[in-house]
Amino acid sequence: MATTDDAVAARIEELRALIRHHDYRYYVLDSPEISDAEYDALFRELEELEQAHPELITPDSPTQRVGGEPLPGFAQVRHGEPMLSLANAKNEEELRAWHARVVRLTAEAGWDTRDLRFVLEPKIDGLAVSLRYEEGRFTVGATRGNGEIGEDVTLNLRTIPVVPLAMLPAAAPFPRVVEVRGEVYLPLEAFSRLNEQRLAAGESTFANPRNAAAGSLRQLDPRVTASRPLSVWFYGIGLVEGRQFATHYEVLEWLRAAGFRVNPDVRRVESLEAIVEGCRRWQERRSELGYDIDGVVVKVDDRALQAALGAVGRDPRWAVAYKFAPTTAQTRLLKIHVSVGRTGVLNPWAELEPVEVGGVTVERATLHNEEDIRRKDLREGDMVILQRAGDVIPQVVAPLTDLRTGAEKPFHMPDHCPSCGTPVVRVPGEVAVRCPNPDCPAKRAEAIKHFVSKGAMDIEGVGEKLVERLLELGLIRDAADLYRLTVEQLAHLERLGEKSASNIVNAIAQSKKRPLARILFALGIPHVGIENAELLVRRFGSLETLQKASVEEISQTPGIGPVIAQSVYDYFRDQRNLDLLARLREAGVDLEGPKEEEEAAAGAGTRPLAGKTFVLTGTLPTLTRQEATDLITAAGGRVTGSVSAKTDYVVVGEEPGSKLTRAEELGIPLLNEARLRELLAQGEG
Ligand code: JCF
Repeated sequence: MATTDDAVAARIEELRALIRHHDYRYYVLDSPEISDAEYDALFRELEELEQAHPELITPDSPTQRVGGEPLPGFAQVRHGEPMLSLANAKNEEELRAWHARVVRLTAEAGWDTRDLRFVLEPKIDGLAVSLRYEEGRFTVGATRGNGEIGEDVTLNLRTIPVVPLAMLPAAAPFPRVVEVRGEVYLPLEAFSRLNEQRLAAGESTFANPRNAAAGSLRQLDPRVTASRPLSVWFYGIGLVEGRQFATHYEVLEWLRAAGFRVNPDVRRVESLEAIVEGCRRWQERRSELGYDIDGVVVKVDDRALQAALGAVGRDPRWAVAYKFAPTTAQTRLLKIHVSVGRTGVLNPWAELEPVEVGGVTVERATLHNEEDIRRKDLREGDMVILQRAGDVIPQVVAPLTDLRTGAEKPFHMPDHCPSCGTPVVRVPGEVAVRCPNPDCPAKRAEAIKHFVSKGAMDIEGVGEKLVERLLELGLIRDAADLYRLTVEQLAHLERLGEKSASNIVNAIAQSKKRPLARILFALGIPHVGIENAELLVRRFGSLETLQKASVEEISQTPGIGPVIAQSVYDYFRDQRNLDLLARLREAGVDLEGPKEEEEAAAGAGTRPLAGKTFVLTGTLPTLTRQEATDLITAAGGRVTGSVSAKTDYVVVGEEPGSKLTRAEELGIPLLNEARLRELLAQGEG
């Protein structure tokens, strides 16, 4: 009897250790060793054994994350050591000033300034928490509160999968007590999903991921917290008894070994220039992260020196937050307008009260389509959350429903084209609404703007404004008319002198010799972007052959599916399009087979990276991220943001991020800049 019970107890302990290990692989290292099904089987076995032996259940068992009833209120917790805040550096100058002060104070304290080292970490825009572990077991968790006393959110923290209920054996000997500090946050995707769910349920929306994280953690019912996909980055310790750490970096490495999720991109640097460079790099990567960061935290690494430098009030002198401009803002949605695209799709867009977000003033944003507006429940007059990630177009994320007055107006897609008044059509199965009128002036204008644009015929000097004016004056009606424009006609236009007029006429004439793929793209056939255009040209050689091809033949082109094939086929069955082609040909635009350079490109020639997927990480010696991307793309390759089994190569520069770790785990070939250049050169000559 005793032996079976001993065996059960042993198996239970074994299962708990296994589950902790696999949680660690999954949540901290982002590199699971077993499948979800295998993990579930371990978990279920543990649950069943515990059910049969409830006396063996311990609070640190992985099965014990959620339980119990809602609390009447939060208890107060006094932190063992106060939770500090951080002084801000708003720009590079203030960052340099902070560094200079640290150097001065270090020297004054009698330290050798040559030993100064710093740790750089992203500043997570979430909610600071402190988790107390005694002998390696999680006991009490609290919010920051006023820095001295916070709220007891232990039960809620326990529901977050990345919060270790017990430290891993690798971190032994465990301190008698340690307060582990971290930032609880909601990933951006979870934030949008949560707001959509709340709208659908008639609940109020969260203004930003930070508020959503705070609202999710400060829940009296832990079951609500458990339903929110919160995560945590751990960044340090407070009170610690029974273990010593010489440096902050050592603390972070120990935390990681103990099972805490520590950001893999934390770096230790020495020079001021490396600090500045690191801050710039985080700023660049900001939009790729999947979670909000609002800056970079720079800390003096040596803990004894930290103590010597001390604090001013709550702000330690040994740390600083280099702050970024916020990427979300609130503003008023003044009006929803509808414009007509080149294929006739009606595009709603938002006119906004101008607001600064991510360092630029934004006064309009695309709203995609009617369904998107309805799902987000955006109304004219709403206060809205605006998000601008990196250099991406600003997005209206959600309305602030709490601020509604009742005067807000729901949006309805017009029944008639706002440009020509033709009744619109809804394509069954598509969210888009279209103006079916082939002569719609808005469609014509957009088609010509697309024709002259950079990726298409790239006619310098002919921008959107000029196209609009030429249309208004009746000087052009379609793209082919551009080729008949004269210097005299253009020179008559306001603000266009003889010189620029003749430059424009030249630029238009030069575009007659564009490669066929660009011309095909410039025609604006629905679903035919530059990549598809290249595939079609490679396969069919000339427009004439393509024009004669059946849907089946077109869809046999590698990479071209039936929808695209049908769209191409239909284009050549419309007499108006055939007329345009004839007029372009007449005007001297070269619609015949590929030019010599294209022949070369279509062969094994200048696209040595065709079909290959690349990921960039770290700083390359001579190429910027954009330059490397351009070179790879021009050679036919593709650059993506994250490493997966589909990645062919990872290009690694200095101070690479977690992408390198991931690539190594997946065994993906690594290239440095020199090797990348060799690959690129294979197509030349
Ligand atoms: O990620 C953060 N928000 C963050 C906040 C990171 C840190 O290393 C911090 C912090 C607040 C205070 N360090 C301190 C001392």
